[in-house]
This record gives sequence, C-alpha cells and structure tokens, in this order.
Amino acid sequence: MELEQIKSQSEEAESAALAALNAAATVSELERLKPEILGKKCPLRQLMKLLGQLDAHLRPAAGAIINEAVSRVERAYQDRLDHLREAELEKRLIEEKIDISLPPSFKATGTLHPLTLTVREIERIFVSMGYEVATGPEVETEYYNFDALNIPPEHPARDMHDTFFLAPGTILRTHTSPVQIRYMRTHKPPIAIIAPGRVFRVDDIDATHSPVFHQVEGLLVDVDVSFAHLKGTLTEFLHAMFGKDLATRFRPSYFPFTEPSAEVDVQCFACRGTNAECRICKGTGWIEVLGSGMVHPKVLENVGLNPKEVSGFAFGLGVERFAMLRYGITNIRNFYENDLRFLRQFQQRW
Ligand code: 2U9
Repeated sequence: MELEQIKSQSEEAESAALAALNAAATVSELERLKPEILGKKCPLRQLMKLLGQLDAHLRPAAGAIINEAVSRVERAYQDRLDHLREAELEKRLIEEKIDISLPPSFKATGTLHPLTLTVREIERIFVSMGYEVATGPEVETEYYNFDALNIPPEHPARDMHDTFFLAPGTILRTHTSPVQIRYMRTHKPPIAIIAPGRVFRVDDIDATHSPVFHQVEGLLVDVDVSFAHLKGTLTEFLHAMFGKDLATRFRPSYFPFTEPSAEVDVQCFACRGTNAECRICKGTGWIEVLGSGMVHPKVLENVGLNPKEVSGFAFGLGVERFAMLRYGITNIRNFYENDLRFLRQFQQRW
C-alpha cells in the first residue's frame, strides 16, 4: 500500500462527504446525514484502518492527511448547518410577519352623559376633601322625606301638586335629604357625606324645569361645626368647580331643615357683572348655585343626636342647573331627549 493510494481514497471520501452535505436542503436533513459523513464509521475515518498496511515511517503522514480531511468536512458541516439555520429562520420571519403598522379597527364606544360628568366632577371635589358618597332609595316614606327633616304635615311641599304620592305613606323622594337621615341613623359622627341622585317633583316641563331631575346634597356633622366651616367648604367647592378667581356671596334664606340658612351665589363667569344684558346672570352679576345652612336642631334630635353635643352644616344643589352653566346649555330637555348629536358633544377623549 502506497501513501498516494491513501491520499486519493481520502480525497474521494472527502468530496463524497462534501457533496452529500451540500446537497442537504434542510437542517434536519443535514443532521440526519451526520453519522454517515462524520460518524465513527464514516468512510473517511474508516481509512485509518488501512494505516497498518503502510510502512511504519509513512503512517504519521497518512494519518495527518486523513485528519486534515476530517477537519475540513467538520468545518464544512458546521458552515452548512449555520447557513441552513439562518435560511430557515429568515423564511419563518417572512412567513410569520405581523403587520403592526395597520391601524386598529375602531369600535364606537358610548359616551358619558353630561349629567354623569357633572356629578362625577362634584364627587371628585368632595371626595378630595374627605367626603364619602352615599345613596338611598328613590321610593321613600313620608317620614324620611318630610317629617324627619322638620317639614310639617301642612307644608305646601307635601301637597299633591308638588309631590308624587304612591301607596299611603310612600312617595317618590323630592330631594336626596332622606339619604342623609338614613345615614345618620346608622353612623355616628364625625359624618361627611354627599348624596347624589334622582329626585321627583310635580312640575310642568319648561326650559329650566323637569319633574325628574338630579341633586347633590351634602352633610357634615361633628363637634363644634360652625357656619365658618360651611362657608369655607362651599367656597372651596365653588372655586374648584367654576374657577378660583370668582367671588362668592352668601345671602340669608329659609329652609325648614336648616337654621340659619343661606343661598350661595357665584360671580357671573360670563360677564363678571359688567353686562346689564348678560343672558347668564340676567344683568345681576351673580348666579345662584347652592342652598345651605346649619342642620336644624330638631333634625339632629330626630336621628337621636344631641344638638348640644354636635352640630353640622348641609347644602343642596341641582345637577341640571350646574351642568347647564358648565356647558352653556339653555334647555333642560336636551338632557333627556337622548339626541345623539347632543350627546356626542361630550365624547371623552383619552
Ligand atoms: C339633612 C339636613 C339638611 C340640604 C339642603 C338645600 C339647602 C337646598 C336645593 C338646591 C337646589 C334643592 O335642587 S334644589 O332645588 N337645596 O337649597 N338643601 S340645605 O339640607 C339638609 C339635608 C339633609 C339631614
């Protein structure tokens, strides 16, 4: 056996191995080929068995020829593997491509009603001052709606012309004050709540009146609550609602459930009192926005509190009136007709 023979057999086996691995078209095909072209029993390594038939001094050279051929096949194998893996990844990336540049299909969502937006704004301001939001039934007893609030049986508000009567002793609530009566019966002072909700009064519909409307009332009861607390709280609220630079004014008034009582005006945000023909304030320079007062001692007694120990203030506002001022709406009917052209103007964008 000659060195030349080993050399030519090695070259043959090497080119067969290289041809086979270059013919493999996929990673898995190539991996399946591996034992056949680089395994212990592959033709190239089998050539080592022929070394015994060579003269001893030729064996190292022959061994080196075979080993170098194996190394080249190993390198070629790795190169081919890298190439096929890359090609397959590239193909997957193209096939599985997601077009993230497409705009989403836009679903039309509902919009919050301007009365809801207004109630939420009022709630946000009072919650920030530590108040809790309380609710209660719309069908009430005459006791909770009137008697507990120091409204006597002969009071005109209790007339059939003003209140919706249901079964004897039950009515549709005319204000949310009964929510606060119920709350005081079940909670001890300190109490700080607002009561938003729907209320009902017999009324003909016109641009500013509706038999169904909404109120937010508020109540604070604790030791040593004074009219100064009422003034400070409501001024803070009106500044947050209408703007810090607007003046406020407290005028004496009367309610059966508060004593003393006050109506609260805010300076006209449209003309600030500079336009005698202003449509918003009717030339007065002031807009009436709140009723308020110190909770009547009788009302505290009616819920089992001692007016010598605790005192409180209360207030009430009409949500429709607030929303009309806030959004410049001139007809209350807009709130209830559900005309989408009206409602869409309050679409929130975020
Ligand atoms: C309790 C005690 C007292 C709530 C109050 C007003 C004044 C008031 C009106 C505003 C516009 C009703 O919607 S409106 O027509 N409300 O002027 N409300 S004090 O007083 C209370 C409430 C609960 C236990």
